[in-house]
Amino acid sequence: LLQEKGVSREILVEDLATFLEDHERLSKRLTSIGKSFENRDLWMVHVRPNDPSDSEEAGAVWIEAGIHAREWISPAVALHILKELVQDNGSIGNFDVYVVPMANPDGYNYSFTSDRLWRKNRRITSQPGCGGVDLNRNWDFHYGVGASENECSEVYRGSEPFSEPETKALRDAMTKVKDQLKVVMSLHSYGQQLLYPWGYTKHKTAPDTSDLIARGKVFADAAKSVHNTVYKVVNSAGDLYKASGATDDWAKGVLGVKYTYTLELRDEGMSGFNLDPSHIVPCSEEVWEGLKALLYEISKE
Ligand code: 0X9
Ligand code: ZN
Repeated sequence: LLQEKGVSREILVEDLATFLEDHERLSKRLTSIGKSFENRDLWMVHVRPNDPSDSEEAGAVWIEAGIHAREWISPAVALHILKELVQDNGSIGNFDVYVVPMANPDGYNYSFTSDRLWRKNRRITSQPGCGGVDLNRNWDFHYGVGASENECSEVYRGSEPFSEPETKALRDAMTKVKDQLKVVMSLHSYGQQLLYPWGYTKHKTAPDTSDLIARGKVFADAAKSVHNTVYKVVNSAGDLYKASGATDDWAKGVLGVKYTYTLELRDEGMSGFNLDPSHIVPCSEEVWEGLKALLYEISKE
């Protein structure tokens, strides 16, 4: 289906429900966790492990994609992960998997219809021509540091923490399952980096940093083994840039999830956001292998 349709916006904005209904096992677990600013559903898929008897022990992984509109490879990879989970009966160990394949459907749609490089959501702000909030600056953990209060900025943080319906919905859905969550993975592009917290400061080391790095390298090694793509495991604020209000920091700092990452997918910058669709399948394959290896490693803890 992915190969047929590529990153077609129809899959995500209009037909995701239909796609999932085709898959008995998933359709029962498809829920809308809320509505976007423009009233589109925010879909979440819950995939149960094959052998649910042990599921409580294994815990759960949360995968969020598409929070930044123009990063089209992100929802595509999330859908591929869902496809693997459905078609291969492929539970990942005994993990419950929660996937939000499209966290910013309004922005995503806009990046098809009007502005290919749109990043934020589609909130109407007080300044005409300066709409949108950066949903990855709107979470309430050290809110404001390294994010803008200017509505016209690409990294506008919003009027207050969780001012946006999209981040509120994600927050509430994650909070409901927080005791189960072992891993939170936020899919972005580009750069081929697996970022670990903190993102809000370079002056503090996050708890469990050595485990975050060690397990991150398990991901990177497994991912590299598929198509020889290198993902660097690096600190968010120290090695990329300081930015607060993102999903990863909040999940770790507030929910207390041990392993939270932001994965910057292909490429390294040659095509950037305008990645050729031929990357969708190989990129998805390497991420899937990386994810399985990471979860296998964590399941042994
Ligand atoms: O700036 C971001 O939101 C992410 N990079 S992107 O190019 N996809 O926009 C990185 C977020 C890393 N995490 C934190 N800073 N907490
Ligand atoms: Zn992003």
